[in-house]
Amino acid sequence: MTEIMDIVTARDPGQPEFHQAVSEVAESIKPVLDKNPEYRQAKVLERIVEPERIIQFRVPWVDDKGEVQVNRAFRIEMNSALGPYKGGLRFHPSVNISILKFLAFEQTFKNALTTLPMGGGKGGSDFDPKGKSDNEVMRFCQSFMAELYRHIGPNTDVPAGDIGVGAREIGYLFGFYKKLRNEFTGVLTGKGLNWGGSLIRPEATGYGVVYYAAEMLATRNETLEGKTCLVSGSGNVAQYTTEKLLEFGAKIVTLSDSNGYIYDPEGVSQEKLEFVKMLKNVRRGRIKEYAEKYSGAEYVALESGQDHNPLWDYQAHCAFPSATENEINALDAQNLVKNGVKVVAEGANMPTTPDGIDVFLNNGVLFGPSKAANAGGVSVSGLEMTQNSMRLGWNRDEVDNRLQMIMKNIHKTCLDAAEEYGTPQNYMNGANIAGFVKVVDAMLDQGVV
Ligand code: NDP
Ligand code: 2IT
Repeated sequence: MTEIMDIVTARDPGQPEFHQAVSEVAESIKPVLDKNPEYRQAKVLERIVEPERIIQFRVPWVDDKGEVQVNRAFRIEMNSALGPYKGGLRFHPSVNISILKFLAFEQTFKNALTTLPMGGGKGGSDFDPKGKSDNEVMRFCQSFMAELYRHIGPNTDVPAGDIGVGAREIGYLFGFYKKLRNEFTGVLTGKGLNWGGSLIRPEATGYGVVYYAAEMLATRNETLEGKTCLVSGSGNVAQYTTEKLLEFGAKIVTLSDSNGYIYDPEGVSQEKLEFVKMLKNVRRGRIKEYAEKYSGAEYVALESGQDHNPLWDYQAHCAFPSATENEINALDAQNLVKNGVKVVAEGANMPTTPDGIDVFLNNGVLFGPSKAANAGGVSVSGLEMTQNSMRLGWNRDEVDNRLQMIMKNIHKTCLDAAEEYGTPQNYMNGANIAGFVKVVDAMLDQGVV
């Protein structure tokens, strides 16, 4: 697949994360292109790596000291073959066009796997919400929406949350969109429950990852009951992954943030998890405080420049990377395998490097790639859009049952596609192939647009 990589790297030489995401998909779909020459003829690969539209804009705002701050923001409208652009907004200092293009590219295939009518998009800003007051976050969100509102809409582009964008930010963004457009509509998902949100949306990504892991284990007649699990991150995805793992009888021994991680040999209980939710979502504190409160747990600070992450070096059966991209490298993957890990389900987007994935696949690990395993979040976003269109809200069980059905279906779709193309149990190939075929078939039907 060097041809497409030559094009992508020549056009955008400074976008390593985007190259990484494209390269993985391009490798997986080689046999699909060989079997279907019409895809090559129609230049689907060349088209699918090129965003339909990228919007970049300035976000000026005034901090609490009265000083003017300037951030940079983007919305990548990647692909609308299957529906309105759909995908989260990330507020983090690392945000740049390469990271958002990788996320929008992945989102396109992920959304296809859900079977709901959603295209792919992603956006965000290099704004850092850490240490900012609620008023500062609100002023930033309002300035951000003062530009973004022109480009989005319930049938055009429907953003949601991602790193640094949760219920608080979605509230401020929605409020300002409504004011500017004079329209109360489902333009964002992850909304509050009493103003158009869906039950289970906050939980959906984490719950979905665990449903996916349970499906993978079921292929070996196993369950999560009694399994020791490593979880990274302590935000939305990590919290609800932990919650569902607890419900399934597993033991969770790690959580982390960007400064370090905690190891709790007794396991994170529901009570300790409630403390983490309060700590991270309300007090906006650091995971270090977990070890200060619970004496059985130790805190390990992460140093920059380490060749591996010690969080991945404990005895465990399952790993749930739920923080950020490239948090498991080849050495981490080797440590996980050495310590008995048999299941890796990616809650974060692209948390494993390509050579890390090779280690998992070569060692028979059940590896659930992010675009399949974490699709539960955007699935319930899709269900939120459905409920908004009907002007009706489903109850918890209704949404959770649909989420479970969708995750089961994605698991089977990946398994079947992997089998059909001669790489049984390779969920990465299966997810890439099934997602790709669905998107490009729609592109072919719609002509050269
Ligand atoms: P949150 O902002 O709620 O939490 C992010 C967590 O990851 C925090 O604990 C944060 O630590 C940690 N983290 C962020 N960046 C880094 C970094 N560079 N190095 C180490 N740790 C880091 O975000 P989410 O839980 O929503 O997102 C986590 C991952 O899941 C992301 O990859 C996201 O794209 C993906 N995802 C999210 C979905 C959703 O619905 N929210 C859906 C599907 C995937 P700190 O507090 O120090 O920043
Ligand atoms: O990566 C993701 O799937 C998300 N951040 C959720 C996107 C969404 O539109 O709910």
